[in-house]
Amino acid sequence: MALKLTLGKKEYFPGIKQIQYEGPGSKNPLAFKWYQPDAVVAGKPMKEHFRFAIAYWHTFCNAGSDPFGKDTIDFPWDASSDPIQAAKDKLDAAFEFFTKLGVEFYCFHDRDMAPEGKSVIESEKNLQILIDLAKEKQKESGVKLLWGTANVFGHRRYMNGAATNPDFHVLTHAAAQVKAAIDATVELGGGNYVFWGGREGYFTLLNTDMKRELEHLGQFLTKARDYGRQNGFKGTFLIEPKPMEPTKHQYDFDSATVISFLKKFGLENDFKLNIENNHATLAGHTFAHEVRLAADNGLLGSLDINQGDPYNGWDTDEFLHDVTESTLLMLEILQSKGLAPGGMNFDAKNRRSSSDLEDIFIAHISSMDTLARGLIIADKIIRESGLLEMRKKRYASFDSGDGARFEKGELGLAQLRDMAVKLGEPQQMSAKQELYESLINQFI
Ligand code: XLS
Ligand code: NI
Ligand code: NI
Repeated sequence: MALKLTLGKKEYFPGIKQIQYEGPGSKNPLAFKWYQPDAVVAGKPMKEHFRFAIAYWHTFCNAGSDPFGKDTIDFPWDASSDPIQAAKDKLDAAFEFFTKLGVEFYCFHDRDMAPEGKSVIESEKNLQILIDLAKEKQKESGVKLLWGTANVFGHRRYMNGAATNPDFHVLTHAAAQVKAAIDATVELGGGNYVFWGGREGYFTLLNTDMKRELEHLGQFLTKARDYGRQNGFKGTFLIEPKPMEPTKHQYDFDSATVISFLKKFGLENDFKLNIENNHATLAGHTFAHEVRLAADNGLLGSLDINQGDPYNGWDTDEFLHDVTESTLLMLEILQSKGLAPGGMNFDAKNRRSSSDLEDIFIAHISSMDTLARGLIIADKIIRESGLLEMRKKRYASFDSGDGARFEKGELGLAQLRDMAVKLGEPQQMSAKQELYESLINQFI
C-alpha cells in the first residue's frame, strides 16, 4: 500500500512532490535511480528487505551545529517561540517528508518529539500531546513506528550516566523517561524499543565501580523488559552497541560484548541488537562483522544504516553512500533471516555545509539507491558467483567421516592426536582471499 501524502496546515517542502523511480539513466537528483519499492529481488519486494526508517533527531532536530559553530540550516518548522507549537510544526514537517520520500517507518527519542518540561509530570504531559497527534498522522498516512527510545544522555543530570549513574536519584529519572517512552512506543504500535547507552560508560576507572555499574544496567534493563511485557509491548527490545563517544569507554562496546552481557543477565530472549555502521568502524570492526556475529547468535535485530569516516575517530553519521560497503552488508542480510520486525534506520545527518532543505531529500534518496544497488549486486553474487559454494568447500573435511564425528563431539583430544600421527603432515590449502575479493568487484 502506497503512503498517502500527509500535509499539515503549511507545506514545508513546497516544490518537492512525492519521489518517483526514474531508473539509472535519470539525471534528476530528486528521483530514485535504483530503489524500486515493489520490485522483487531475492524473493521479496525491495522495501521489505530494507524497511527504511527516518531518524527524527537528525532529520528534523539537527540544524547543523557542532562544537565549533552554531546552526547552518534554517528549519522552517523551528520558527515558533512556543516549544509545543514548534514540536507540532515539526511533526507536520516530518510526516510531509516521510510521505513525499515514500519511507514507511520512523524512529524517535522522547525529546525529539516533545520538549522536556520543568518536572517529570510536565514532560510526560508534553510527550502525550505529541504522541496523540503522531497517532493520528500515522493513521492518515500509513507510516509506522520502527522504534521508540528515550534520550537519557542529553540532559546535564545524566553527565555521570543514566542507569549506571552512581547516584540512585538520577537513575529514577532515567526510569521515568524510559517508562514514558515505552508507553509511547506501545501506543504508536512500534515494533521495537531501543536502548543506546549514551552515557553508560566511564572516563576513568579510578572513580568507577565498573562491576556495580554493569549490574545496575542489567537490573535496569530487566525491569524495563518486565514493565514493557506487562504493559502491552510485544516487540523486540534492542541494544545499540558503541565503543566510545561520548564516554571514553562505553559499556555496550560492540556486538560481542553486548551478546555476552545479554546472556549474563538472561535478557537474550527479549533483546536483540541494533547495529550501527559508524559504531562498528569506531570499534575497529567492519559492519559486516558486527552483523554476522549478531545473526550467528540469533540476535540480529535492526540496523542504523549510516557510515563513518575510516580516517578519523568520530561518529560522523554520514549517509551511506559507498556501494562496496552496501554490497558487503547486503550479502550478510541476504544470508540472515532478514530484519523484520527490525529495519534500517538512517541515523545519518547531512554535512553542516549542505544547507539547502532539498539536500535532506537528496541525501536520503542517495542512500536508498546505494542500498538498492547493494541488494541487487549481492543477490547476483549469491546466485552467480559461486562464492558461497567456494566458502562451504573450505570446510568440506568436516562434512563427513572423522571431521563430522569431531563436530558431533565424538572425538577426544587423544584420539585426535592419534589421527595426526596416522595422517601425517596436511596438504597446504590456499585461502584464495584475492579470488574472493576479485569476485566481489566483478559484480559491482
Ligand atoms: C548515537 C546513537 C543514537 C542512537 C539512538 O551515536 O547512534 O543516535 O541510535 O539513541
Ligand atoms: Ni544510532
Ligand atoms: Ni551513532
